[in-house]
Amino acid sequence: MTAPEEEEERRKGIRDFVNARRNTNNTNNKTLCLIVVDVQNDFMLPSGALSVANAEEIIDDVNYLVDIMTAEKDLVIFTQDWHCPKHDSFASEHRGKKPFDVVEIEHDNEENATTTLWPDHCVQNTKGAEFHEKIRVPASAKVIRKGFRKRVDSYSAFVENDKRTETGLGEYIRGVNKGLELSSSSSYSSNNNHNSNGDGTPTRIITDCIVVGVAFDYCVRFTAEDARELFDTVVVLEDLTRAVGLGHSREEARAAMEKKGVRIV
Ligand code: VGL
Ligand code: ZN
Repeated sequence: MTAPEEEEERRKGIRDFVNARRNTNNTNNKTLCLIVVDVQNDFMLPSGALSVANAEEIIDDVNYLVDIMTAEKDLVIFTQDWHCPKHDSFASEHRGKKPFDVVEIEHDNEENATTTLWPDHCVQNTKGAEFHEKIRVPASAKVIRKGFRKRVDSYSAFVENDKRTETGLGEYIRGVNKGLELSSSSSYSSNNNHNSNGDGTPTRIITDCIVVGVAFDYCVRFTAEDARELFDTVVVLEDLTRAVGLGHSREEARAAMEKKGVRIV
């Protein structure tokens, strides 16, 4: 196959996958969510501060996925690692430590917690924190920034690493579901129980979430795991991710996601 043929083949795969997800659930024209994780210079560029190997290879396909989902008015979210200068996750803040060392960390609700130290990366308002210039971020996409509190790192787009501080993305998605529910129920003004389940559980109009981006073994992993609380189906498209790969981080990420019911395809 020629390169353009290969590209068209991949795109057909992506298109068919998304359409199949939409058709299995469709009651509304907006049932899917896409989360594009941390496609920022410091991860994506070979010269980035925390460069993820071969990350630029995913850009064209990520753009394609964003385009087709945006065209269908799916909910498209971009996350942005957004650290303050001197963030606690930077090895440079820890005397005698190097990037990728693992240290104990104090969270008052967790004992014996450890965390990985990183090179200084994705510092707010720097070039490294910007999205890669080839990534298309549509005006309609929601951008959620995380990791800006000095003492708490945040791999997940939903809850920071203290497992308690919410980023706001969960609330946002619940709000979108609520709005879609109201706008789809023609009789809602006469229906004072706005909840079609009738049991107080929020309705999920957006049932499926697709997660892509970097890094597979850190922010993609924890975002996908937490997404399971909000979506019936969470799928990581592995070809549209790349991993940092520290020790067994890739295998651990895969096992942890599968344990939580995340599908990796
Ligand atoms: C990430 C390490 C530190 C990621 C962010 O995006 O996966 N990894 N900060
Ligand atoms: Zn970070």
